[in-house]
Amino acid sequence: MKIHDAPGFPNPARIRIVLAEKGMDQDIDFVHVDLFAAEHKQPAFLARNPTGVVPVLELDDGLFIAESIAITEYLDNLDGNPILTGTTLREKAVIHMMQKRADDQMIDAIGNYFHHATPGLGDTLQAYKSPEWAHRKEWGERQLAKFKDGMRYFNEVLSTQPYIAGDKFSVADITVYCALLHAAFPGVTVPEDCPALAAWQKKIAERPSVKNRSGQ
Ligand SMILES: N[C@@H](CCC(=O)N[C@@H](CS)C(=O)NCC(=O)O)C(=O)O
Repeated sequence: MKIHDAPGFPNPARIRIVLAEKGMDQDIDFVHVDLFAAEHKQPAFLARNPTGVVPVLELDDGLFIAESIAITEYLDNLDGNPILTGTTLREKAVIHMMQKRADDQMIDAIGNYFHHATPGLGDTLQAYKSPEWAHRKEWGERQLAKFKDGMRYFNEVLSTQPYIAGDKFSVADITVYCALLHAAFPGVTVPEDCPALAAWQKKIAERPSVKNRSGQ
């Protein structure tokens, strides 16, 4: 198997943490996609993932799987011992629900803010920053407000339970943690009125899978 990704970027970090949690980081080859050279917007990469983003998992039979949650589900279930996506119906449903909120309110929201309302990866790389797309800036600003609401929501959640989806660490924790990594790109940090989120962030940062993940 191969992972096409870019070290140091937040969505690729989700998968690197998953691989470390699963003890699978030695079983996989990493293929570096040069985002600053817009390699992910070229036909060769778009043939693997038409949405032009990393990470992408390539299976040995040539199938390409994009979207961090889909890659996580595949890797987590590969050894028949899922530890991040739940085992019982109830666990799976709650993790799925929190994961969806983490994608929508956190990592997608801050990503949209970064790419549409700040210089992002730079004008030459992002054709959508052309004048016709100028109206996107206002939408991008609203995504920052959504992200801030998301931080307050997850702060409330973490005031009553140790992890995002309950008592156990799960993929939803990885997504929220990586969203906070993403927020650091445009200089957004956890506000003082979110102490439970800040304490959780410190705790997650100490996990070996997060601390020692490859390429970070
Ligand atoms: N929904 C995708 C998001 C992937 C994503 O946005 N990746 C970023 C890197 S953190 C990317 O490739 N950005 C390049 C761009 O938007 O041009 C996932 O869950 O994997």
